[in-house]
Formats: sequence, C-alpha cells, structure tokens
Amino acid sequence: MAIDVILGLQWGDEGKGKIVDYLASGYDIIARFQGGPNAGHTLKFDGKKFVLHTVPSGIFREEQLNLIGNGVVIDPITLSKELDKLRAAEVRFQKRLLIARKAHLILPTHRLLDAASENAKGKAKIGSTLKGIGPTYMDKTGRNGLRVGDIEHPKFEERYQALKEKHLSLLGMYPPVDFDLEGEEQKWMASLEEIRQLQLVDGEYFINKALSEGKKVLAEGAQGSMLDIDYGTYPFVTSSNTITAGVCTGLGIAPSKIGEVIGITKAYCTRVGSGPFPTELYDETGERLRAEGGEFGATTGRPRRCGWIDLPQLKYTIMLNGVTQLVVTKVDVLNVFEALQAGVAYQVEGQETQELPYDICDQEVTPVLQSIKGWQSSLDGITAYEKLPAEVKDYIAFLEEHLNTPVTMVSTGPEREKLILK
Ligand code: 2SA
Ligand code: MG
Repeated sequence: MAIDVILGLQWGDEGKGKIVDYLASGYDIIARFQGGPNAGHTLKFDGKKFVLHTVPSGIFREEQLNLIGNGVVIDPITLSKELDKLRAAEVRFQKRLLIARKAHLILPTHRLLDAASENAKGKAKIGSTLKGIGPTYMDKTGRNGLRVGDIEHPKFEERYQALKEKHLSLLGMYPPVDFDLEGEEQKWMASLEEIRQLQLVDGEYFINKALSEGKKVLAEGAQGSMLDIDYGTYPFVTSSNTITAGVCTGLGIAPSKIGEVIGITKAYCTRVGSGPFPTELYDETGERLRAEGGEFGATTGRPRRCGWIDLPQLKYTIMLNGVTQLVVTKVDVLNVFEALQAGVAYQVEGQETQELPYDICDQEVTPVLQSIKGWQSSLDGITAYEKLPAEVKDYIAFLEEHLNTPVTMVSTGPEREKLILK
C-alpha cells in the first residue's frame, strides 16, 4: 500500500485541515510528519469550530488512528490543552492517538529562546509563532534534543535539567525577555504526565507494518511548501521540511511508498510573518480579501498578508512536491470581486521569468498580472461542479492549464458540506 500526502502549496493556511478531515474517512491512519504547535488546522462542523495544533485532523472521525510522527516537535503543554478540548467535545482519542517516540520535545526554554532570538533581530525578525519551533529543531540537528521516548528513561529529569541549563547560558547572550519560566516548567511537567498516558510507538515500524498489512495512510502536512527550510523563502521559513520529502524522514518511509500527492492552494494567496510575497496587495483589495476570507492566524490571531494567486510560485511547489492533484480552497472569498488577477510571471531586473530567484529576499520581484472575470454571485447551496457559475469553472480551467495538474476538489466555505468534487 502507498501513503498519500496532503500538503499546502503556498505559505500555509491553505485549508488543509478541512480537506484532511473530509478525506480521513477513506484512510485507516492519519499522520503528521513535521512542524509542531506552530500549525493551526481549523475544522468546522455541527456548528462548532475546532483548531488543532499538534493532533492530526483525523481525530474527529470515529475509526481512524492518528499518529504524531517523529518529524513533529511536541510541546506537552499545548498538546495537553488540545486534549482537554477534545475531551470536552467527547472525542474518544485515548486509543486513537499515537506518538512516535523519536518526536522531539519543545521545552519551556525553547520558547524563551525563540522569543529572545526574535526580539534581538528587531526589524529583521522572522515573525515566528513563538512556539519554540526553531530552537527545538536546532537542538535536534545539533544533537542535544530530548525526545518523547526519553520520558520513559530513568535519567529523564537529569537530561531535562542539563538541556535547560544549556539554554539558560545561551539566554545570557540576549536582552532579557518577560517569561514566567518557573510557572511554565510546572505546567510542562504536569502535562508530561498526560503524555505518559498516551500510546508511544516506534513510528517507523508502526507505519511500515501498517502499510504492509494493506492499511491506507494519509500524511498531513503543516505550514506550507514556501515555508520549507530548504526551498522556502529562506530565512523567512519554518525549521522543518514541509514538502513531500519531509514525509519520508518525518515518518520513516521510503520514497517509493509515496502515492498520491494532494496539493492545496487557496484561490488567492496569503502569508503570515515576514518575508517575500510577490503578489501581495497593499491596497484596499488586499484589505477586502482579508475581511472576506477572515484571514487571521489560527494559532496567533495575527492578520495575514493577502494577495492574488501566484502561478510561478505554485509551479515551483508543484515541482518540488510531485503534486498529482490540486484542491482549490476559499473560492467563495472571491465572490465579491468584479475582476480577479493572477500572477502569471515575474519581472526580475527587467527580465520576465517563470522562476523564483535565489535572492528573492533581496530582489525586487514584480508580478506580471493577468486579469480574470469575476462571478459576483454566491456559491451557497451549490453541490455539483457543473452548477458552478461559468466564470468559476473558467478560473479553475485556467489554473489547470497553467499548472498542468488536474483540480479534483473545490472548496466554497469552511463547513464540511461546502466541498465540491470535480
Ligand atoms: P515558526 O513559528 O518558527 O515556524 O515561524 C517561522 C515562519 O513560519 C511561519 N508559520 C506559519 N505560517 C502560516 N501558518 C502557520 N500556522 C498558524 C496558522 C499561524 C498563526 O495555521 O494559522 O496562527 O499565526 C505558520 N506557522 C509558522 C511564521 O509566520 C514564520 O514566518
Ligand atoms: Mg493554519
């Protein structure tokens, strides 16, 4: 059996959570492979809204197992809060939520380091979510990290103290940050108890065994491909591999096991945090996209930067990920516009190009825009693709042609039922 992948093709917040939730019923296992509580996957159903940060989006379906893979970094405090919310919603997660022992732990001092490092950067700050993501992955690759499996080790406490001391000495390099370390440590230790009650597994054996038994697995990406540590708009990126390659290292599976790669894109584009965004709109059209689309971060509440869809950017991430099918979300947000625009090329140093330049962070990259007729009507109640306004179908056909990839689903609102299959 192959493992299918679902991931974001832009800078995150493409609406992955909703699509995973929809697709989950066709799978036995949903697995997160990278990122951590910097993610915010919003799901809406039965008139309720849930935001997941660490837990895979398959948790609301009855049967599926949900694996937090070794490529994920886990903050026990956030995880424990998420579990409280699931409990309140009467979601039975005990036997359905598994954690890979090799996943790394986010310590309170990792968050403190994240804040101190961002502060010190001033204007050059990344706009991190301050969840401790960067410092935790630094400790992972620097071979200093603590892993979830370590909590079963008799010397865990000692190892924790040693790493904390190391962090405190590093913090001496930065101006002080307001942070209640003692209080956070207490919460952290208490939350660890909760993790001890969950099922810890050797994720790589678990997932490969499941695949060999014919189980269907869906890998759920977080953030977006343009935030990938290697291929994103470095240094304005997150600290993990968010692209398909990250599924292999983040779950312990071979590249030959990858099946369908479902790439999610908004019908327009957004970004939170700093860094280049060629099609960004600084005018009232951008404001309108933000208002219509409710574009505020699910984790931090920050307003998202908004702009038109960027086709060279999408071609790049389709290439990196090996996308086999596209899902276009938030199409309804464009209902109010008389005309839309799409970035179809870039102007860099007077030359037109289809490629993102290496020095995108230092270069003026101007999009070449193409105007597209809007539909100016509500999409509410439409459940069949053929029933969509002609302009919507033209827009989708335009995307398919430029991106050379089939669109298989179109989302017209946050609710479960607002998903149209093509
Ligand atoms: P970090 O915290 O070290 O990973 O931040 C580094 C950059 O990555 C961006 N980033 C994100 N961008 C979009 N969505 C994300 N998740 C939340 C959400 C964001 C929120 O789903 O809404 O609530 O604000 C996410 N996580 C990280 C971040 O903005 C930095 O540019
Ligand atoms: Mg999000």
